[in-house]
Amino acid sequence: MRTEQPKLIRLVDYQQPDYLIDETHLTFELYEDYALVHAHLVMQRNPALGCDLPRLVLDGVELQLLHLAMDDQVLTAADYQVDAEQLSLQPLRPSFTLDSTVRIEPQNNTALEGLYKSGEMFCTQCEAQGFRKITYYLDRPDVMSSFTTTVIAEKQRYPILLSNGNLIEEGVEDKRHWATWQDPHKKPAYLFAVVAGDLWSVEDSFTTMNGREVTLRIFVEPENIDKCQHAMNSLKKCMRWDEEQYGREYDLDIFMIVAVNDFNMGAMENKGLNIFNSSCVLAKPETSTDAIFQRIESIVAHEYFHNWSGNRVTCRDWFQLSLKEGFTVFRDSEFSADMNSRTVKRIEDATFLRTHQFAEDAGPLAHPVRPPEYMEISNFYTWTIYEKGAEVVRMLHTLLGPERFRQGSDLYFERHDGQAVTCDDFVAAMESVSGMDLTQFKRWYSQAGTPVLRVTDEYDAERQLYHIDIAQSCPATPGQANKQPFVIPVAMGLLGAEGQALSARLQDAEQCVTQDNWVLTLNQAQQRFTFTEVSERPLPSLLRGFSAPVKLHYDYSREQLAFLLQHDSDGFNRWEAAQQLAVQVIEEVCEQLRTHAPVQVDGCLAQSFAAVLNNPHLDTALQAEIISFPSLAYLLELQEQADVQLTDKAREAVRLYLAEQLAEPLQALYNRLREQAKQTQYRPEAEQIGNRRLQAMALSYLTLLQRDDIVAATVAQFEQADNMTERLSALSCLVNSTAQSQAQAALVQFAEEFAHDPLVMDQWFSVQAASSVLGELAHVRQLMQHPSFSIKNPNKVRAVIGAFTQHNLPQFHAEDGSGYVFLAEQVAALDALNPQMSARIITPLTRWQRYTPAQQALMRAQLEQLQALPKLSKDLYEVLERTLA
Ligand code: B3K
Ligand code: ZN
Repeated sequence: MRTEQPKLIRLVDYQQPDYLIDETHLTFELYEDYALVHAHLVMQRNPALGCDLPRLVLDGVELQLLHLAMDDQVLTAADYQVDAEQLSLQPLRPSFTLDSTVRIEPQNNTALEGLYKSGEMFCTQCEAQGFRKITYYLDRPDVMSSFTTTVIAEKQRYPILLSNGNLIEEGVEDKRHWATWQDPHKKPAYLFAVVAGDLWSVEDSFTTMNGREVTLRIFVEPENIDKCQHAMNSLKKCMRWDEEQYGREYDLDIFMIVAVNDFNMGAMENKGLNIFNSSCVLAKPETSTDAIFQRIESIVAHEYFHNWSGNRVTCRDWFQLSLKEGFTVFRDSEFSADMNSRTVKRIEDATFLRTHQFAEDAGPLAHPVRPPEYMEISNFYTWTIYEKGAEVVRMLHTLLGPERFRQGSDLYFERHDGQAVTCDDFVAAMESVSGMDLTQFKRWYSQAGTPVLRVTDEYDAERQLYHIDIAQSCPATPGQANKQPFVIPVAMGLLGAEGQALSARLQDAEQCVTQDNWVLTLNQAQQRFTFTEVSERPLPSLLRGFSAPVKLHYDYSREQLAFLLQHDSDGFNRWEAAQQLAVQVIEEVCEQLRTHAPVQVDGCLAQSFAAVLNNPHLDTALQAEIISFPSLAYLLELQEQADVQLTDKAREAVRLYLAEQLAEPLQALYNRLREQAKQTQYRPEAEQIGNRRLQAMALSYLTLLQRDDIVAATVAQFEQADNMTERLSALSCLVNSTAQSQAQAALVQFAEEFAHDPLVMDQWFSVQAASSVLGELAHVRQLMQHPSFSIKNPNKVRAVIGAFTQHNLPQFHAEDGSGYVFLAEQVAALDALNPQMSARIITPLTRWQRYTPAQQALMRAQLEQLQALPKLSKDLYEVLERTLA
């Protein structure tokens, strides 16, 4: 907790470490009410910095120092200085050893950072700065050391003792036993991990491209042993993929994953010993939805890919976080695209980015992909660092082309293996292989905000010329009033009157992918691109595949959008046309509601959707995406000032209209897909997933019709389906319908059936909290009294508080401000327990400037009250300070 105002840490102040740690030898003695950590560090003055001997300053937080010795000389209090965050002392020789013993209390660690207990097991989370809660250390990523770790604990309670690397020794002494692990690869402390518990494991093996056998083991609590297979399959797939696509081979004899229930985020890439939130690793068809199966595949891959992009080559300092996260998200999303539908994956990523990252980039917490300063680095594990960072890497991939990008990544790994480096080093490798000057491109790392492109065009029939004019601008963000132009790749094509791809010649072409698919490279505020030999007036298909994280405006008519939706050869842009069409139609209804005019929904959307549903050439996954409606959150993000209730009403009106217009084809589709599902054995594979998603989409429209036969079919699906995907989609339809007695019965039945399974209960919680029908605040408060709820468990916090505040916008933004009061209360309660969670769960309040003046005042009042609390964590302090600045 804060004692004084936290300091700002600045990138420009970066300095190399004064001392290095060559070897780290740790011994953990684990007991029920405390743990002892003995550290033996082999250290030296950083040879790059000279021969003087400055004071050695070690990081350490919430540690009780019991013993300290330098070169075997025991030190007394007069020999060192210690405060709440640091221990400092004076080395006498350039090379020396340092021994320390500290006492910590993992059982009382509710922040879930450092060494803590999740249920009965001990585990760790060290990124970014959790290691300093384990022992005194140089807790920074550019200090890389070899680690040898001994864990000692009671044998019966903790039969499994794990750490990074290879097991080199183990033994038993009385009721206690011990295991020693050695990691041959030097690593920063943030990649350190320890686990002790009563765990079962599934084992498999993988033969690497050079023929080495790697043991793969997933450790879980005994009751979850039947939920590991999908993660294991995903692991083997991504190991092979990384060899084939990036030439990267695994480098230890064993790779372990441990599932824990209490975890602040998804998972952690500790060297050879990944620790996972159980929600991101455990699955079986009866308890887990398709979305969960897919999330597991991508997170297993993400953590595995970090072994190269993050561990072998790590970050010099935390300002470079996106160096490993952006690149690794890009890698995992390409992997998922290869394993599933590439177009659908791109749609999902773009939707996510535009809903969440664009909002972040437009608010008070906006920051560049490489932030220049922070108070608490935990606050910077953001959509910008991850998702926008991945888009930056994707743009490099687009600009260089796949082959040169691969050469660049090879060079990056080769140059920097074993080093802690910067985003500049990554870009420099791309420059070296391509000969391109990427200086201007690097503005993506330093300028925050979402660029806006305004596109106009002109056709000169006589000379067969077609001009595209693009103006780019970028709104001001905190601390950055004026922006310089970005380098922006705009992939595009031209469609003729019959929907055919037009070929043409792009003058001064930067890059021409094929005859009818171009990448325009913008690098100025205003630019003209001219095509020659254009035989007819074309309709442009712009920003294909969402080739840059920007907002693009081109004045399409509804007819043109419907045309693109039908004919564009780019799947992403077909979907995008449907989105834009839906946005236009909903906005029109918003305006009718605002002016109290009669509501009239334009029929163009229903016609287009009907054509999509009847199109045998579209796969079901893409059909589902196209008819899936823009979310309320996305619609609000597009508005100058967000009007939640009105937009929700308009959106629902359009959905109902579509359901009425399309009732027949939707019903036929639903019946067909449901019958097909009954005949098919469930597998979490792309084609089936697409079918189930379309089935769920059809059912959610049909639910709006309030017909008894549809309610009956939904209840039947809920009761009879053999997989959680269909059961949960049915439950969600019931909960969000007027059939509340059936909904209640289903909820009761579900809770009885799954009371013992916390991950399924998370879904039970969130389907209610996110429902604008059921999830009134009073009901949400009631959910928090349920025996399965605990505010100490981050998954439960996300399932109830997160679902309510982020997915139940009409209730959260209730006009009396009760939703805001509720969130502020929860933030205050959480801050005393788990600052990373409080600083994250507050996000919806940080967007206060987006809403009406009355809402702004209510939200601000809650933020100010929080700011006035006598004790605030550094995490929450920083968020509040920036939000209210
Ligand atoms: N690197 C971790 C995130 C750690 C977050 C610490 N607050 C997971 C990941 O991105 O793979
Ligand atoms: Zn990551």
